[in-house]
Amino acid sequence: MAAAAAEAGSPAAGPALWAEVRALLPGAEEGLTLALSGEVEDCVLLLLRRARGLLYGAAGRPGGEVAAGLRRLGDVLRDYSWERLNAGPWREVVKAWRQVYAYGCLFGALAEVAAGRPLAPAVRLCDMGLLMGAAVLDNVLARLVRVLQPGSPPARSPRRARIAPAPAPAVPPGDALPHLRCPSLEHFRDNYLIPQKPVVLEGVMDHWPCMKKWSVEYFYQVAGCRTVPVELGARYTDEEWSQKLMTVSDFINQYIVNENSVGYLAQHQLFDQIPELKEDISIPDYCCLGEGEEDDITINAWFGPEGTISPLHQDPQQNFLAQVFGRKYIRLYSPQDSENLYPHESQILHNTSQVDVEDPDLVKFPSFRKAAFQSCVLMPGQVLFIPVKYWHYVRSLDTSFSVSFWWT
Ligand SMILES: O=C(O)CCC(=O)C(=O)O
Repeated sequence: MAAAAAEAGSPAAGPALWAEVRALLPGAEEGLTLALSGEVEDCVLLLLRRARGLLYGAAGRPGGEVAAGLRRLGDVLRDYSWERLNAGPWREVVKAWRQVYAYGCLFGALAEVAAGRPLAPAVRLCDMGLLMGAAVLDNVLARLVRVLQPGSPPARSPRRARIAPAPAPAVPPGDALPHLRCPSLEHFRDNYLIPQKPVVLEGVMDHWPCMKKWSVEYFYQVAGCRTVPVELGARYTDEEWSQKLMTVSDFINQYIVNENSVGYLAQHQLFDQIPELKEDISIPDYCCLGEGEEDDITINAWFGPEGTISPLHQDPQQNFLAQVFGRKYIRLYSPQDSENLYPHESQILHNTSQVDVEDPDLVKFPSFRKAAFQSCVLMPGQVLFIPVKYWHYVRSLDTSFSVSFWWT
């Protein structure tokens, strides 16, 4: 019902848009090579070629019958490859099947535009291809979605005004993380990176455009119609925690504006999926002190309402957690305290503590009281350096957006 309403409200594709979309594809049929990075069944190649033939057989905007054919072929290619994408662990999925899925999404989205239908389903197909597929034709789906994305978002419900900001937990001076203003590279390297000590950096992100531009309303405007994965539930260790794909506008309406329950847009792919957002942030200069390449830095987005919790866990890379808006209460424990933190025994959660940090069960986890911690309330404009494997617990005190950079 909601999807149908969103579709009905979404602008439809006209002939001018078709010309713009068509310009993103190679001029001649041979240019669209359908090259895959591995083998797939011959029948799949046949379907891919048939879709390409339909696309290039039509002079100008394809008519209704051709668009319907392209749509059907897109459906079959997606259904067929979807089975392969979900047959086993994600890391074992063969890239060629992800490319077939991306082609299925491309042909499906093109069919929607060719038929002059509302744009929301075409945008969703591009996002599905970007999230689950592998790049084809010089990342055509990213370029296509930029052209399709409608300019004005659907109306949103009014924002509920908060009477007073949520109180922040006390940070006793003895436990407080040190704060530094724009240290030199050498100072940061010698006093924090090499000894692996956490620190809050100030003045480092003041000039990033996101500090002036980003707000809930801004995301609604630039990304409202985009489909993204969302985590539902206060913390990922809860039984009832789940993940769902939804549009950014639905996420904002349901979890930020109406605060129905806790949902977290904790996304490792957001900046690849919506590259415009990447232009508003910068990789902190201190990352050049690492041994890795800049291209290997993973940039994550963390957008959610007050009350989202990332349970105490550790990651295998250095981290700069940059706070764009809202506040976050953060506690850090050294890797040397790991045995007092009771990591889960299962392989999948072995990097996560079983202890509820702010309400620990000291009968079940008696050594937790021996673990020393440092804490802070991370404020907009501050960047927290979390060394490799340092345990971190994060609770948002407001509607909050943070960006983290994992680097080596
Ligand atoms: O901000 C959060 O909720 C979690 C951040 C985090 O765990 C990370 O950047 O590794």
